[in-house]
Amino acid sequence: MTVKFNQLSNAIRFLSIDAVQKANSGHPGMPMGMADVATVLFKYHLRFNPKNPNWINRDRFILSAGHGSMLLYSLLYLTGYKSVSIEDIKNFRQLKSICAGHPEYKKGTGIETTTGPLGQGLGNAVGMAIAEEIFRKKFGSNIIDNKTYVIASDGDLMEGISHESMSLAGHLKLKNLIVFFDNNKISIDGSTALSVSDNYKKRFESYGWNFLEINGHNERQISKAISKASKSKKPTIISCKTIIGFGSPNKSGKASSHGSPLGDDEIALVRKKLKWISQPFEIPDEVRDEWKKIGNKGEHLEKKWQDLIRKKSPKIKNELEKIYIESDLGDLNNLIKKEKTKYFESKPNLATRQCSMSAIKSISALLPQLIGGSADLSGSNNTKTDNSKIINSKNFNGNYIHYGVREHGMAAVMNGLALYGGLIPYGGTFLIFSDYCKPSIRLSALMGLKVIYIFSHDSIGLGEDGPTHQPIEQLAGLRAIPNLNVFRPADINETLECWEIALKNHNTPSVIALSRQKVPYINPVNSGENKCEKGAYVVKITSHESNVTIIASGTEVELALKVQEKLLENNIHSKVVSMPCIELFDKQSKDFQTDMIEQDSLIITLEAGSIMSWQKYVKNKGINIGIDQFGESAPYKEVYNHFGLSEEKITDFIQKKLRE
Ligand SMILES: Cc1ncc(C[n+]2csc(CCOP(=O)(O)OP(=O)(O)O)c2C)c(N)n1
Repeated sequence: MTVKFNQLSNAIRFLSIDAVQKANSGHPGMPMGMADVATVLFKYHLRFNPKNPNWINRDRFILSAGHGSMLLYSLLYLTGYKSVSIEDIKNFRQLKSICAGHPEYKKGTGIETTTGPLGQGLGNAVGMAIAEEIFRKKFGSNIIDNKTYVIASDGDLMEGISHESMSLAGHLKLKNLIVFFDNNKISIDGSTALSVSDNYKKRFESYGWNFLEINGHNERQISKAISKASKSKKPTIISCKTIIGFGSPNKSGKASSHGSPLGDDEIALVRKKLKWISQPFEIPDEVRDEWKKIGNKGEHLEKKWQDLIRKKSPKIKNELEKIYIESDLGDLNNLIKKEKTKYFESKPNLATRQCSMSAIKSISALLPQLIGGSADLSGSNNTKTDNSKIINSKNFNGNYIHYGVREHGMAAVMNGLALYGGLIPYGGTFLIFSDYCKPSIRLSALMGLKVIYIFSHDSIGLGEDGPTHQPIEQLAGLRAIPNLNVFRPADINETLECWEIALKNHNTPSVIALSRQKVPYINPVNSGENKCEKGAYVVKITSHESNVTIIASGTEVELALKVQEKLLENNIHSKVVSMPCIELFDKQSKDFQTDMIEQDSLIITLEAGSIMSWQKYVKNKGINIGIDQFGESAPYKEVYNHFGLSEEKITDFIQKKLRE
């Protein structure tokens, strides 16, 4: 018995509406509307192997409109991924189910990225498409030639991040990127006419994209458009005119189908209209078999690819495995040790952004997988080095991306580069503009991706650019994100160590906050160990009888050492602790922590920013010294003085406290 096309797409529709109904929450409209497009894509075009979701050359499928998650779970289940069973679908949106409310990235499951915050998936897809270009250039187009397909909704395209990332994709001519726009003209508040009147054709053509328009319920039109897009030299967006909630007699075409269960009565009417007689979560045998056949095609595709590699050369195979599977860091340990020894001898005074550039220069010579970039601040962030080779639309044989003034896009693209596999992205902007990257930083952390954010100009120390550019609350905000290491190194030794930790941390992204102004070399001994690994260490103690502990980060470690000298002139002994990473310090044993921060000493914390991150370390008489108001435009030393961050003022303050 031949299975009709709409029986295949109806299987998606009913799994979706029944799961949403059972969970009593979720979004049925989008999967019902896009089921036809997804079916054509999976049936005729997408190269994937459910038996090996990690196949390197698989086409990537990104559901940017993450609220329609049941579309993705249905496809994974129907095509035979082990990760999603019918039980999981019955447990949609329940604790521990892989079928979470919005898709949550898990390697090897077919869920390629976490989506839900609209627009992010589009940015990730651009990163994946860039990664594919990089590897295609490296290994040849018969080894790497996968495509990146995205389903994006009205909301995705309304978000600002879509402009940043689509514009970059056009500029780089990412021809293997194909976006399906679910043009159903409905969002939560009702018709999109309430809020948007963009001419999408003109918009995307101005970016340098192909723009195709089709009926998203017509099998032939969908397939033809994909074939056309596949042959293009530019990225393509296929605007699919669809009906949200397709098949629902009373709710299709309406916002009411977007984000709540259809209800039992309406579902019964959909069954009648679409002539679907199966019970919830049951798929007719012939339909299930046809979907399995679609999934099974991938095994053959992958085998052919594996054979090709075997024939080509075992060297390529080894190299691919080294890059993708082992995340090989070569002899990073030795390199960092050598660099540390070199600088221990010369003890340079450098801004930590310059320190980071030295680190990048040496590390990038060792690690070709390091892909840098900056949102138009390369010279200020010191992200570009003599080893940086620029990637452009004509040549992807490089390791540096000029992201343009697109911080949010850059961060989402970096997530995509990391998700593709085999690459370690780092990218820079000013710390103040971490706010522009925030939603994507949060997703790096949620997904556990090795992405390294280089944020320079990390305090009022940037001086004359003034309060618009001087970060105050940014470090505290970043530190509030779970699973994100925020490093603020104090000298070149710490900068090298923080880079080393960031590179070795496989499931935690890092922020490295760096100074514009110069700082002295403070590292007291050149030990083989990585002192920043525990988050904090003692820089200098004037006597073991000391009764003052000053904990500082970054540029304020220098200030702490000056205060220490002044205290000593007054016969007050103290200990200076550098704490470049609060998150790592908080993970150490209680013994280590109390060793660093002895509770019977007067504890002072010192950072030129919000005190919020530091309050937990100060008990009784202790003091948090920081800045809890906006900065000032002036030469940086004057700004420090203005906010009481001078050795004289702090020393006086401490003496007063000791007398209390
Ligand atoms: C950044 C972000 N803002 C807001 C939301 C909340 N939200 C979820 S879906 C949606 C809009 C839905 O409209 P559309 O994108 O057209 O999806 P459809 O109704 O077609 O399913 C909104 C505002 C979100 N998920 N992400």
